[in-house]
Amino acid sequence: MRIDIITAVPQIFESPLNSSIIKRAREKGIVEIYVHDLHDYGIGKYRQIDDHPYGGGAGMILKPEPIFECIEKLKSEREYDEIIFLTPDGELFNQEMANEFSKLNNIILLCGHYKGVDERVREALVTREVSIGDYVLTGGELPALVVIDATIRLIPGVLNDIESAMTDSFQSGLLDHPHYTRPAEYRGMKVPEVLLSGNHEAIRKWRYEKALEKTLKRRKDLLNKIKGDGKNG
Ligand code: 6GU
Repeated sequence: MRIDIITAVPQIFESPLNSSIIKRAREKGIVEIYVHDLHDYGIGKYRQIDDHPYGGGAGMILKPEPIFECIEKLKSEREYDEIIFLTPDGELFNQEMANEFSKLNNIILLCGHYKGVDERVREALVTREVSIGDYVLTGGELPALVVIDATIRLIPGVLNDIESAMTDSFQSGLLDHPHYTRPAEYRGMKVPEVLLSGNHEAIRKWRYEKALEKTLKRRKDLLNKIKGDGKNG
């Protein structure tokens, strides 16, 4: 998979894309990620990328020309499955969308910044608009990283077997059950007996019940969507 990110703030991506599992996926060659600085396509001596809104009002709007030029250059080099604009008024991102994106070959993630982007970019270039939740962030950069992380970890070969098994249980639609590691007792707090029992059927049942209990308490809305019989969780 190849991901091209277009942003006015490329620095934001440096550490997240060069750490941990995303770094490993890039090193393995499973995913290629390129960050493009909108200022490289800016207009005039000052490489202008934004301007005041027609009709007045506060905030700056990303100009169309730099974005059109950047995206047209990329499109001339390869075909893209989706050109995704990160914006708080987009479609809500979820696990299902991450699954879908993980199967694509080439995508562009366009990060909005300041007040927004000239509407002609959305009309002519963008194929999909995505939000990561009902709150407003200063730009689309953190959302782009959220989409990248959630998507990449679903591509075969990115997670090792142990990490993958954990993914399966979350994909069942329930919240995760509690986890413990050694020591069996810490400052008087004991690990539940059943987990030390070696009884795999009892452990499976306990985990499923705890997951169900937590989902019921915190996210009743998720229970309507459950497939499966709890065998994974
Ligand atoms: Cl994609 N962008 C911004 N600026 N804020 C958001 C968002 C996106 N998703 C939730 N809040």
